[in-house]
Formats: sequence, C-alpha cells, structure tokens
Amino acid sequence: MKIAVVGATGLVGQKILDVLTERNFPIDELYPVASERSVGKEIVFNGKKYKVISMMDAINLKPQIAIFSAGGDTSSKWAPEFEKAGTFVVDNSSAWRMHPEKKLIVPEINASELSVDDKIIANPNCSTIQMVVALAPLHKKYKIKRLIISTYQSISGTGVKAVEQLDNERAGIDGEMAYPYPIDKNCLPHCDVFEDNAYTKEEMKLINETRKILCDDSIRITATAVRVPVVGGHSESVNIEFEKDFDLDELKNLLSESEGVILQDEPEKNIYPMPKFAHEQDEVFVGRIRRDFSNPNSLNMWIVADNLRKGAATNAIQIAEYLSKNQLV
Ligand code: A2P
Ligand code: 11C
Repeated sequence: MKIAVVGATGLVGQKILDVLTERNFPIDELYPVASERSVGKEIVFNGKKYKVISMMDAINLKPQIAIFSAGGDTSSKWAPEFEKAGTFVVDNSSAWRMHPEKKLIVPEINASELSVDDKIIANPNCSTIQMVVALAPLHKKYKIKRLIISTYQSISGTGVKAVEQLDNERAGIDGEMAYPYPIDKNCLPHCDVFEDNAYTKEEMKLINETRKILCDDSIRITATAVRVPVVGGHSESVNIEFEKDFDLDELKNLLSESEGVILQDEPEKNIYPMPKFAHEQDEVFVGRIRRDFSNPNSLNMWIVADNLRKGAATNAIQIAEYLSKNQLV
C-alpha cells in the first residue's frame, strides 16, 4: 500500500512511523510530508532513509491512505485535496471531528460504521480516546448519565515546543516558551485555548467528542483539563453516574475483558495505572475503581494511556488497518 504521513517530522508523525513499523503495516511506498521548510530533509523509516516531500507531490502520487498530524488548519485545507485524489485521510487534528458528516472513530467502539464513502475520517482527541475505550463497555451495560472528568495531561500533547520548554527549564536554559508559565514543578489548569464559556477547547473536546462517539447526547459531562510536567501519558480521574446500579466485581470483570483495556487495580499492592508505565504501550490502563459513596449508582475510576500512541498514532493506524482488512481501501 502507498501511505502518506503528513506531519512526518512532528512528535505524533514520528510516533506514527514507529507504530507503522512495529505493527508491520503493509507499506510498499511511504510518502513523508511536512511543511515547505522541511521539504528535502531526510527521515528514517524501517531503517531506510526517505526525503520529505511537499503536499502537492504527495497528492499527485495518489496514496491509498494519508495519515495527517500537522494541525487543524493544514487538515482543513489539504484533506479535501487528498479526498479528490481518491485517498482516505485519517486525520489526527480537531478539524473534522465534530463535522456532522464525518465519522469520529475509535476502532474498539465504532470502526464498523466506516464505509468506502468515508474518505475523511477523524481521529478523536487523545484525552477522549483513552476515556471512551474504558467507558464504552460500561455505557453499554449500565448507561452513563453523567461524567465529571479531571485530566492530568502530558506536555507531549502540546508538541515539540513544550518538550523543549520542559527540557530547557530543567537544564536552567532560557528558551522559547510553549506555555504562558513555567511547567516544571507546576501544573496549569489550561490545556488549549479558552473559549467564551470559560471552558478550554480541550475540555469542550472531551465533552462533545465523547457524546458523538458514544452516540448519546443525553450524557451530561463536565471537565477540567490540567497540564502537568509529565512525559509518558495522560491520566484522568473520572467520576461516573450510571442509570443502573452495578456489582463492582462484575464491572471490573467487564473492563478486564474489554478490548484495548488493561485492569491494574490492586491497591493493597500499590498497583494502579501510571504514565511512567503506560509510556510506549498501546493499551488503556484503568484502576482505582471504587464506588462513589456520595451518590447513587456512581463510580470513581483512574484512566491512563500514552497520549502519543493510543491517543494519536496507534488509534490512527488501527483505523488504517481496519480499512485495509475490510477491503475498503
Ligand atoms: P515542520 O517540521 O516542517 O514544521 P508538532 O505538533 O510536533 O510540532 O509537529 C507538527 C508537524 O506538522 C510537523 O511535521 C510540521 O512540519 C507539520 N506541519 C506544520 N505546518 C504544516 C503545513 N502547512 N504543511 C505540512 N505540514 C505542516
Ligand atoms: C493535548 N489533547 O494534550 C491535546 C493534544 O485536538 O488533537 C492534541 C490536540 C488535538 O494538549
């Protein structure tokens, strides 16, 4: 298969190249694309060197699939051009996620919605993906009424500049700032930009994307997204109120049998999910599962995943694998 990776020089783009290699994705030709300033630069894929090419050159080469991770403006402008060339676009940005005619896909939950006509497919936001992988089986069985979410998000979600900011701060070097404040020894209740309703865009993504993926606009959701000086993954404390009551052991059993979920819940042995150990893993880790005694039919849960993998690259490649395995491409 001919595959383009748009944003191949970025943090997620690099992770996409790693995951394509690891999963032995059937690639005959790889077209790495980045901004004009990177055209001609060399990147390494599967031990071979490739030159970065321009967007127009990639479109003219008519890849079957283009995996985009180059920001929302780039996707809004260029995904339709790839579509015109007959290419499937799997887009990591927020550009198409809430478009009423575009599908927002987490393969464990809703890949079966895809058809040959879905040429632009949206990959959800990282903090949404890991949460819905754990919530979907619970919603099916107990029906979620309300979610109260607090996130603890890795700096890698912001991109290369944020990783450099943290490295510079730790090395005592004055450098460019990705955030309005220092991030080392700090936490910022501020992920992405503020909207008119005083929530951040990241918080609104959690709310709107979750409802779209779970196909249920009746779920009431509120969220606070916080940036923490962590590298390996995003963590989330989620309080869930269900319509139906649950048996805690049955619920944990359901999670342990759910695709893509790993239960790490033995508090007596200090076993619970942490970004240090979710780093470079493709699964979603859940733990600290306990009844919320303050409210009927309610539960607290801690959810951790590598935001660059299941939160971005792995989910996008799983979508590409679905297209390939189901002969949609
Ligand atoms: P470049 O390296 O040439 O700037 P990150 O989110 O980690 O900062 O990465 C963003 C990625 O998106 C990079 O690969 C970057 O390429 C790419 N990119 C940014 N703007 C464009 C554009 N207009 N067209 C294509 N790729 C772009
Ligand atoms: C973060 N969730 O951690 C973001 C990164 O909408 O795809 C990805 C932004 C997006 O800041």
